[in-house]
Amino acid sequence: MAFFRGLTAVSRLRSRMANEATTLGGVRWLQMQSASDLDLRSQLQELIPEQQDRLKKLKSEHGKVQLGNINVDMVLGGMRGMIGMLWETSLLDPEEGIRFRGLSIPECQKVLPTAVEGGEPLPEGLLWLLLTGKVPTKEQVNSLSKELLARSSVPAHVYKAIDALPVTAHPMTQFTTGVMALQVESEFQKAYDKGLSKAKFWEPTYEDVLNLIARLPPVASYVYRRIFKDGKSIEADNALDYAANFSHMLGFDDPKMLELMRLYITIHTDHEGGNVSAHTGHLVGSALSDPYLSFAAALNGLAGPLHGLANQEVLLWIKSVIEETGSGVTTDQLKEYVWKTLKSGKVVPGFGHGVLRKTDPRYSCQREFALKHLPEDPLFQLVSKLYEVVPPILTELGKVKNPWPNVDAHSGVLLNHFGLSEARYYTVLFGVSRSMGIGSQLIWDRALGLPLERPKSVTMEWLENYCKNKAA
Ligand code: NMX
Ligand code: MLT
Repeated sequence: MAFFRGLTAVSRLRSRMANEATTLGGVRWLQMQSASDLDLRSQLQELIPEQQDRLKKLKSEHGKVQLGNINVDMVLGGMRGMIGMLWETSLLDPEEGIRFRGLSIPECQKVLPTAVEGGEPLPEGLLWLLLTGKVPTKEQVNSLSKELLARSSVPAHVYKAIDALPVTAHPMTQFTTGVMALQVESEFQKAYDKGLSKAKFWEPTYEDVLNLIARLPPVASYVYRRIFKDGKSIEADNALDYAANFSHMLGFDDPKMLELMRLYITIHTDHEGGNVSAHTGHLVGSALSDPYLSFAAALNGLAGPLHGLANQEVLLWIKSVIEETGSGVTTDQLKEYVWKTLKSGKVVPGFGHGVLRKTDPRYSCQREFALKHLPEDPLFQLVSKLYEVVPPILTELGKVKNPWPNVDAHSGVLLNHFGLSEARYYTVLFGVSRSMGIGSQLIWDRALGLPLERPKSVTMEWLENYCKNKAA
């Protein structure tokens, strides 16, 4: 049953989309009715039995329907294209890009509540959407901001654990150490040890996920200030929303940077379930490891250069171009540098994708942000030039399935523009954002009672024999 909000600035789009609820993944529009509407947990409580029934029906009515054939290439090729898991919060289309609970990025930018009139979405709104499938009101988002703030206090031992590492340790190592130290407070682990019934697993998972999301900005900003700002931490500003407060604690208060951080977190939250970090979080969680353990594992996947670390690699690569050619790099010099990178056996960071076959809409919306707020920035202009130069070269290589830029090709130059120039830190920002998608799905994993993940592996000998027998 769909409820309609009263007529607001975005009401035309909202009502059009509400009418198209089935084509847009069943996103619902919620009318503010009572104080409990402001409570995310009670919203979930209502939704869970409905979704449990839906899953039961899917299993009993369609459990034996075939979803395609697995071939040897897929087994040897990193399971590309193999449908292998349930992930409710978002879905990725190779041509169109990501939809969060049925909504594309431009649609989210239109309908999710903002801090600034006509500005970027508040990530708390996207978290609400990911968890419930419903577009929240501004009041609901404000209430969630306050709830996250109330949950954000970090025990002293977490900072001590980080301090035990050399300051030269990679920011992702320091950040993940902080997450592991937060695990000491896991409500799920405590409840499980006491003997919790399966039907209630989602409840302490919810507590852990909300606490984790709330505590990541203070931990992440501590890491940043420890490494790059002589350890001088900045107190939270309780009047600010999640993203703005994070930016403030990092040391960046320019209103445009606050808007960038809102957009940045929103678009990095989730990218369906098969990417390395999301899949890892889901896999580890399936063993009933608590959300801290699951998310720390996910972060270790994110820290790889073919995944989240690519945002660091992009800015370092761009800076190396300028170092070698000077600031007024020509198109020919750029082409030469791209070829030099490829010939040295390296990838061009920020280009290509395991699923996408077009320009990543997360790249496009960052480009729009740059065109609006920093069109003259020389690094942005270089990124624009790369958009023209790199895809034809990757196409010419003949083996790259997607020559177009992904999310990481753009984020660094935006952050750099506002003074956050330390590229080695960038993946931590990705990690903070990704907690919202991975955490939301972990709650649903437990609510739906999803089982231990345990696919079958085989040896080369097994494959050879199987293929021989098949051919005979
Ligand atoms: N530069 C050079 N070679 C590339 C690139 C690239 N940007 N992208 C793909 N290739 C190569 C790839 O290494 C492979 O070569 P080989 O057969 O010699 O092993 C070949 O093209 C086919 O790869 P694809 O099937 O097109 O891509 P795949 O799905 O295997 O990998 C990525 C996807 C994202 C790992 C790959 O495109 C890549 O390495 N890109 C650069 C790193 C990057 O930007 N990663 C960030 C992804 C987004 N994120 O945030 O996680
Ligand atoms: C992501 O956001 O996780 C990346 O684009 C990688 C992916 O989707 O495989």
